[in-house]
Amino acid sequence: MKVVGKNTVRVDGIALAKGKAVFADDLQLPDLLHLKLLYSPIAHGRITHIDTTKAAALPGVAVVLTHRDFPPHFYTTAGQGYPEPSPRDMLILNPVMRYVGDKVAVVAAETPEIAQQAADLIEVQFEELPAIFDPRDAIDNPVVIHGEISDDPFLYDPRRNIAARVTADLGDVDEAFHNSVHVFEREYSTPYVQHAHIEPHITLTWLDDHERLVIRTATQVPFHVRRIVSEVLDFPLHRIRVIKPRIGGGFGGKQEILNEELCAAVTLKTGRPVRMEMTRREEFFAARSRHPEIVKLKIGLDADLHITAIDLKILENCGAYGPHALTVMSVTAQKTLSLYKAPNIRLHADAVYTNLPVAGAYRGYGAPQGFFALESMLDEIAADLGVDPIELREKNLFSPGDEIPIARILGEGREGYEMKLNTTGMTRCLQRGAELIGWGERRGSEKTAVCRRGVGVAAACQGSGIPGIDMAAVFLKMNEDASFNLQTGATDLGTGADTVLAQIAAETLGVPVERIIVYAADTDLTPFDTGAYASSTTFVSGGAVKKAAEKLRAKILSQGKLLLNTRRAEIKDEFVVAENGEKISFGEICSRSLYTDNQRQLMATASHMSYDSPPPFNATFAEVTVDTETGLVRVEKIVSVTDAGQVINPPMAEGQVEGAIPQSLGMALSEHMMFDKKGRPLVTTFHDYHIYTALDMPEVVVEFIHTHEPTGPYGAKAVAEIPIDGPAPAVVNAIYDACGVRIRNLPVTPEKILRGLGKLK
Ligand code: SMO
Repeated sequence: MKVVGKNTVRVDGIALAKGKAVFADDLQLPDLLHLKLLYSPIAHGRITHIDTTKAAALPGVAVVLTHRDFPPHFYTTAGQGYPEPSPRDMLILNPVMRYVGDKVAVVAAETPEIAQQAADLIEVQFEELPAIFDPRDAIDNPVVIHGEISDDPFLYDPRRNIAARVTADLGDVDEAFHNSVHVFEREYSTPYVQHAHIEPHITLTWLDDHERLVIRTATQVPFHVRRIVSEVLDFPLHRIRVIKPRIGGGFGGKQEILNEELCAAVTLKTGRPVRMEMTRREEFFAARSRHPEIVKLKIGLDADLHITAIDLKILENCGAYGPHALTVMSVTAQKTLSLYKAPNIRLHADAVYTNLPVAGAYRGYGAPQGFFALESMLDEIAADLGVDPIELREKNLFSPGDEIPIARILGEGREGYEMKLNTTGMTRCLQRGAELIGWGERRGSEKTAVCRRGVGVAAACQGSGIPGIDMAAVFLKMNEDASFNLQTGATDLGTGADTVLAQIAAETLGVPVERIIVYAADTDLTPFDTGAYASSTTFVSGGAVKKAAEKLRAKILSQGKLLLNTRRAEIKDEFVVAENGEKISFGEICSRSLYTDNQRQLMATASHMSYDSPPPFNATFAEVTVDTETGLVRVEKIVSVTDAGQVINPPMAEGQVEGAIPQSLGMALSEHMMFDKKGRPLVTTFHDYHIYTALDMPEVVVEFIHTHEPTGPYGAKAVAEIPIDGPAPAVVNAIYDACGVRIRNLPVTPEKILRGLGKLK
């Protein structure tokens, strides 16, 4: 291959490096209004009185809107396929407050400062209600968070505060445990953490010359934005255009319709352009976060240490509303149950409402929570039975040709599809990683010093798009210098997706990547794509690009044959070459077909949907130092080895892994959104919320194991989410190796370590 698997230029690289006006906010709009929200100061309660007179009278204020200005139309902010399998439990603005940060009112003014000042002038009185903060207390609590909704098929049981429930049963779990030689049972939990994308949520809206509503927004899901804004504002879809410019990171936080509907409502009410940018503070309570999960695992093994049964119970805290509630915990189950063969499986997962900020999609989409539990548990089992953790894992892995039964039982919001494993580099990832970390020498080494070193391992799998649901379409047309316009609805978030798609087109058409001109994600100008989530872009959108490019290549060949007046010819280095050696260049073929011979635009479209979602695999190894006097943990080294099939662009794929590692280390050790007893956020700045920075990073070694996935474009699987699953459990397992302390509730803190060492009560 000439382009795939190579380090090509990044199609947006120069513009980004030169600081061109590429992001949502890089646009000067005349007569702009700025939005600010008034947020609920209480965790649960009803508005009994609201007076906006003073706010509206402030000079420079254009409009103040409250719940009285909107019809009570329930919707979900989750940017998912339609119909979204998330509860319709939201209103644009609410008469009922369900968490500190719920939306009371919106102000539009000439400057953000005036808008904020006006928001502070709104007079509100609340009748406060008792609140629920612990997900363990949510089910059958006398406090009911969404009691008024009774007819939403996507809301499992509002009277019991259960947003969603998923169950699955395979084989006979009780019988299997009864016959198992070893049975282990443990409980693990993960905290509220945040995406912390550098670009906050930002949206611009205005009316174009034809009074159509234009939404320029930092989103992962432009087509879902168009659909949901149309639905919730009852405004015709054909009068909405959504433009996705360059994005400064999303990680799932922008798989959400967050402020677009508000900006659009104000533009429609005032006729004026509107801008809303969330502050970092607002990002911490009014945007989305990772669902905290309590995961209970019961695993049985036979005498040969083969897993006989897994019983998985998930309690997912979705916060005050339930976008992605059902699907995130479905993915927790689906992914954790796809790594090891277990003939008997039982799953019970509940997503419950609490009066805390709203969780949503976050890279890994439930899998990091699940693998933290599963991979900690495998380490505990290995320690208890005195076997090598790598050996225990290798014994139980699926092999090529195996069916992964959970995939059929459990889809996302509906049943899944049969999945046969075509390729797996899992064993090779484990073996290569072990070599790179020095597993044999370092694991279980002597521990006497104050600062003790340890190594740990975790394995994981993810998916490549949502089978049977994700769909992408592209449009390709040829120009007379043998360049090609690639129009795609796929949504590059800074991931490099546009470059990957250009590479696939270039490889298929046999031209350099510089000649693929990518225009992405504009609902007027590009075909449909479900968007950037679920590790789908390379696999699903890339599949569409490959199909369209193959079609166009066939058209170039037949046009070339016609112009050469031959029936037999082939494509070679941008020429159509006849059997007799006569040839015609791509450029001439296109030029003549535009102007003189058999006139037509050479172009092709294709759509792609896949019932396959081949799992990428990863083994992560961590080496840590634990200071047994202070309880401080330092990560010394991370080795991450991934099977993503054929890697399309090696440096960008490495970048994906290098970006995922600090996010998972943060969840393991330093990130935690905390709340006081009244549900008020305690952490709203990067000073208090510790993401891993360049200075905190350990030595990182990233490698890929090559496999060729037959269902993916050029053998590719996904790389987006898989590397975020392993670091947290690998670190926790390394801590155990270092000092014998097992932490089952993230984040690891010095207090927890010292308590484990018996040095703190
Ligand atoms: S967490 Mo991603 O936007 O599927």
